[in-house]
Amino acid sequence: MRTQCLWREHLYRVVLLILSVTVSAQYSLAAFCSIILFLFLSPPTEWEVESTYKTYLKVKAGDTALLDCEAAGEPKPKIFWLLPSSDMISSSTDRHFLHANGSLSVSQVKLLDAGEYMCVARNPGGDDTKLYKLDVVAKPPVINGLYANKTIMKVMAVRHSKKQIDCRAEGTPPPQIMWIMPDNIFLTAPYYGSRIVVHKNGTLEIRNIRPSDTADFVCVARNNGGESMLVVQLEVLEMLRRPMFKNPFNEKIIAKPGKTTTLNCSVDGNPPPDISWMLPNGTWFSSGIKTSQFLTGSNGILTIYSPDGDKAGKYRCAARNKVGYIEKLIILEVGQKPNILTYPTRPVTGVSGESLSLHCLSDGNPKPTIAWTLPGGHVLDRPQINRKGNYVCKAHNNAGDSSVTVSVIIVAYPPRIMNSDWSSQINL
Ligand SMILES: *[C@@H]1O[C@H](CO)[C@@H](O)[C@H](O)[C@H]1NC(C)=O
Ligand SMILES: *[C@@H]1O[C@H](CO)[C@@H](O)[C@H](O)[C@H]1NC(C)=O
Ligand SMILES: *[C@@H]1O[C@H](CO)[C@@H](O)[C@H](O)[C@H]1NC(C)=O
Ligand SMILES: *[C@@H]1O[C@H](CO)[C@@H](O)[C@H](O)[C@H]1NC(C)=O
Ligand SMILES: CC(=O)N[C@H]1CO[C@H](CO)[C@@H](O)[C@@H]1O
Repeated sequence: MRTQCLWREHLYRVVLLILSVTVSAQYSLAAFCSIILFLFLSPPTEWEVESTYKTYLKVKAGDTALLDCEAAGEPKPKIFWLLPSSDMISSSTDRHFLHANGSLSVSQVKLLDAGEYMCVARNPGGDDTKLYKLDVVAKPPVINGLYANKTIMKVMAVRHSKKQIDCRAEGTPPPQIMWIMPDNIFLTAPYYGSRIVVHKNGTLEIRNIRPSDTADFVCVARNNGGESMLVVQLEVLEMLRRPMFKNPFNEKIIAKPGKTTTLNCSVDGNPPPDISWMLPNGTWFSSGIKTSQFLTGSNGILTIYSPDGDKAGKYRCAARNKVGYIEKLIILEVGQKPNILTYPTRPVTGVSGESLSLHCLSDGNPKPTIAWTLPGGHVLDRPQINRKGNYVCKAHNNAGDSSVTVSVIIVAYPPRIMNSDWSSQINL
């Protein structure tokens, strides 16, 4: 099958060639013989490209260039490549890969790889060639894998600490890295100073950070593809401290109805923490919000205007800075004026010389204190009766007072016969 096909192909060529030779009218036996020879040892030919034309190819540095070279011929031609350096590639090397189909891949293309590449297809019948012109364009630098052109970044550092600021620049050819100090001094990597170092990898290191380092530091990465710039706005902080409530415990506050009340969530921390509040209905308020009912101050104080039963509930305050987050709970109850529930509603009769207790029970929030005013105006804080008159029970808390008046009548001691008993008296 295979030989048959080949034979057919050759036959077809013979016919074509005979036709063209006949037409050219320069027919000779010698020519005919050489044609026949040519046919049976046909040199490699490429499909489309005339070998005198160059194919242009433009590749970005660092990418892979693929140069195709397909050839047919009998016997099957061997393919090799000539590089711009005049080196010959007839089998794969570490950066030059010769594919089975004759194509050449050049990986990690460098600017030096630019130039003319020649593919040579050779069999005993002869050579055919194909020429490429490879252009390599530089890749402009990219800083930290993200920033191209000019990027501004804020960075914080703690006083007395050591700070490293990365400026890893990628690009081909490898970019040159330079840091511009706030005083306009240019430091090219690597640079080793006593307090400031620019590492080979572009990282700027500042030791023993001072408040005066609060300034702009600029990293410039440059190659012949272009340049990129990273502007670092360094801010020097005092020691970082996590947020801490001045009073770390959850609290319960009882507000006087209608009287402006504050919830105190004052907090320490560096940088100063942001404080936000969650109202009992679940809404979060950040600092500096003022409504007709609430004010959230920047100092961690929540002011509640005219508290009533609707404002009672759980308030949560949260404090956050870059090193921590804390929360605490403040339960707000709205106070209730005392209400005296149990007291004698009718005048009370006491027996002279015996003790008598008067009860006065009150509710209210917070729990009220009870005091009795005696008929002479003297105030007692525990009930003790020794005279008739009007006794006033007063219940008091910071939401208000309530009072009731109880009349006491004292009767004389009843007569009693000594050494006798009631039943015998009756029997008499
Ligand atoms: C040759 O082989 C390589 C690798 O398999 C492939 O990428 C390339 O496209 C091939 N070339 C042609 C012309 O088929
Ligand atoms: C750069 O090199 C320095 C010193 O070797 C090292 O401390 C730093 O982590 C390196 N930075 C990066 C981004 O690799
Ligand atoms: C809040 O509480 C802290 C500590 O408990 C106290 O120092 C501060 O004065 C209070 N602030 C107000 C406005 O009451
Ligand atoms: C919760 O209460 C606040 C203050 O009264 C109000 O602004 C907010 O809309 C309320 N949110 C909801 C979900 O009711
Ligand atoms: C590296 C990079 O992206 N450089 C670009 C900076 O901006 C100019 C135009 O403003 C572009 O031409 C560069 O390619």
